[in-house]
Amino acid sequence: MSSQLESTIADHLRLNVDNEQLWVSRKSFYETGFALVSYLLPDEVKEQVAAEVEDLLAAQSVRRDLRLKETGNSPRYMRNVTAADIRARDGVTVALYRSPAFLAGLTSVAGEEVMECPYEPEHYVITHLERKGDTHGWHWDDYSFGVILVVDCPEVEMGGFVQTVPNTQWDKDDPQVFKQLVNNPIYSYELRPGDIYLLRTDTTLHRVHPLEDGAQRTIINMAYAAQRDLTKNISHETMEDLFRV
Ligand SMILES: O=C(O)CCC(=O)C(=O)O
Ligand SMILES: [Fe+2]
Repeated sequence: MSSQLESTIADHLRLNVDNEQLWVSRKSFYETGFALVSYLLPDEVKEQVAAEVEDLLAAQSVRRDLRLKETGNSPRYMRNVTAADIRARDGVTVALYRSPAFLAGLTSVAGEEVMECPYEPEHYVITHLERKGDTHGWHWDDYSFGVILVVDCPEVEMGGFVQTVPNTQWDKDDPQVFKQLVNNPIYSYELRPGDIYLLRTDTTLHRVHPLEDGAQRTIINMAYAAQRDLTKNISHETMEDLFRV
């Protein structure tokens, strides 16, 4: 599976992605911490990942309804599949996460090396929003990069769009989320199924706007580290709170 996936992605990048596209994404990433990079993967790979995500959600997802104090008590109303359950499947997601060709594509957008995260529970997580009011509330993540593949997403009038506040710092003891919202511009992004975005997740406050009644939204998030993360002392409270049983 993984060597065939590798050549599919490498061929796609060589044949279908040009420097101009990468440069537009890199500029956006530098300016706003957000870059749409849907073109980095061919449709056949996105479809394989989407099928695996739907399968895992049906088989072993867990509903959460909580607020996290490290992010100013922002809500997590969602259904998840953990990294451990995704890893146990040992399918296309696991192979994609460590694909050298995919990492090279992400690195050219980020402008610095995008590396596997040293903390396995953060490698990947599936998040499904399924009810009115479901949201992945305002937060930062522990590592520098998040790569989010949108499997399912409603029309923007039904909620489920992404909002970001770039260039913000996470003080886990005193996050002051509302102050950061009031003092900075908030960007909002409409997404479609099949979209992929790269986010500078450690310095971009972000959330998914709550869903309206009848809407559903499914994503898989893959977290990656920068060189700077490997020397930083990172604690993992929000991840541990989220998956405490
Ligand atoms: O659902 C999204 O688009 C963002 C996901 C996210 O921020 C996360 O999983 O940490
Ligand atoms: Fe996040």
